[in-house]
Amino acid sequence: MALDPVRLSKFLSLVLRHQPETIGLVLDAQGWVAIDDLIARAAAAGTALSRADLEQVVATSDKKRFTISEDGQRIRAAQGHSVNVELGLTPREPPAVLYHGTATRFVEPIMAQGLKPQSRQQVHLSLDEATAVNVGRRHGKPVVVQVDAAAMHRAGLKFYVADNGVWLTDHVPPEFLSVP
Ligand code: HQG
Repeated sequence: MALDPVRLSKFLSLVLRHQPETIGLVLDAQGWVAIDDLIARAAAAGTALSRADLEQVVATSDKKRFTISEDGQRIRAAQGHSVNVELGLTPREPPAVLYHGTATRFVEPIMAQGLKPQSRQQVHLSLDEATAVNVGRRHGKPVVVQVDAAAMHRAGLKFYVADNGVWLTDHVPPEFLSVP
């Protein structure tokens, strides 16, 4: 493999979530690209990768960040985009409680404004507290904010599950949030 799996995963995050234009790639409305096109454009930009490399990253990525389409022709990031994509997910009834990991310095603005997607398309929520702690640690001293998903659902706010099991919603108003 030309790139180690972590570097390949970071490269794919860059071009499938954030800056496809850096290698001249164009995502379709649902975030998909043709695998052949990705391989050709990556090679032209100096990153040699094969279909086998992609399949290995899709299969082994710890968070299952990337999905290959059923026909095997296309690939997309499961979630986490900053570019505008419509993942085409169906709203789902959430579990009673979901968790959001963040850094302690963000708690005050979060409790004032709610959870906002910031640079991404949607707010990311975790099923369990341990996962949320790890998400929060990426930003600093971690803290887990609890989301009353059942109450949001009753209020008509929508939830989605990404291909990789991450729960997504557009915004969590402060009244549905609590901190320990
Ligand atoms: C915070 C990783 C101030 C929010 C992870 C977070 C996840 C606010 C930061 C996925 C705020 C955004 C997403 C408000 C939210 N005021 N701060 N009103 N509302 N924030 O990285 O959820 O490795 O865009 O708490 O595992 O940390 O990339 O989102 O701290 O699944 O595959 O603004 O990214 O996955 O940070 O992480 P991010 P996130 P990957």
